[in-house]
Amino acid sequence: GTVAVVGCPFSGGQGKSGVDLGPNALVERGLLSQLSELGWNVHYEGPAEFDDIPYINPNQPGASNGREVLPDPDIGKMKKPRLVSAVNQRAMGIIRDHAMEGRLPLTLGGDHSLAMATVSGIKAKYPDACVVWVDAHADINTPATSDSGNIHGMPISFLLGLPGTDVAPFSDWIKPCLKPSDIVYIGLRDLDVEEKKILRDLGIKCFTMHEVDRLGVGEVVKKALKHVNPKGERPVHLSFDVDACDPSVAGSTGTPVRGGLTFREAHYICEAIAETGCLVGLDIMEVNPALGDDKSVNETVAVGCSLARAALGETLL
Ligand code: DIR
Ligand code: MN
Ligand code: MN
Ligand code: MN
Repeated sequence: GTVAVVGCPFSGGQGKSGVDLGPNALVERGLLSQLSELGWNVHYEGPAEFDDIPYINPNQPGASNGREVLPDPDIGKMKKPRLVSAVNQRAMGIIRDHAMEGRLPLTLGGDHSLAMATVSGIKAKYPDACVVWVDAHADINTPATSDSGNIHGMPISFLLGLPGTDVAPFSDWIKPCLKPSDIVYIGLRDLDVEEKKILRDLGIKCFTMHEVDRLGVGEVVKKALKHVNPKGERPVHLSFDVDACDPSVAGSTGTPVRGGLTFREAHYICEAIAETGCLVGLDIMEVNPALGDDKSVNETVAVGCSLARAALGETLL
């Protein structure tokens, strides 16, 4: 098959600069040739271009050089809402078009607000797709429940169409395309109080680190897939936030949380999803090469590449 690697150098969904450098770091590490060696036909057109979007991203120095810039004041608690919406709208079109052409979009973040784009794009081609979300965080705050105002903590609420998400400019293009039963979480361990309430009220299936400890990762993935894809007939989108991994495994990320997935647990999840043969879309998100020491950056970038390879069929034997 053909994998379309979509680099999304974008940091505006959260407050730390450097996550926009993630896509190039992964590509420069050799991701494209690694995927070719796995037998994929690799389609890559260079990183997506967001620089002409007329809102200031204060995290991208020089981004406003020589062009007209429009103000982007908070909407409610949401920070940089017009920028985040415009970037995601453009990324969604790119990802949707690759999926429509029969390519498997591999989106390299960039911050996890980009899942607004990836899930919307995948659902446009595969209306029955389900989502496996691997993350320390649930990213299900609404604009009303968010404490931080960072939109990377909100993509799921927009995809579900939760109260308060029907707001311009997002409502101009995001269609609520997920039901609570279409998504399953693995790796959670840092939830806001309001997020816990949303997850319980909606009955969303969650395998937190507590369940990984109790059941082991093998049983967790089996149960998770049984929940969203009981007959193995649904297309699967895997959205992997590298902060799901323990900081000792992937420390160069904006919001590391102790007590995460080991190196093998993280790869096992990807390998098991690859084995289903149902994968139609993949995200590797929140690699931030500007955080941590050289060793941490090197290991985090390498893990981003190896998780992508595992999800795309690399086996140990
Ligand atoms: C927090 C942190 N729940 C928020 N979310 C993070 O800002 O809404 N997501 N770090 O990746
Ligand atoms: Mn996330
Ligand atoms: Mn996270
Ligand atoms: Mn956090």
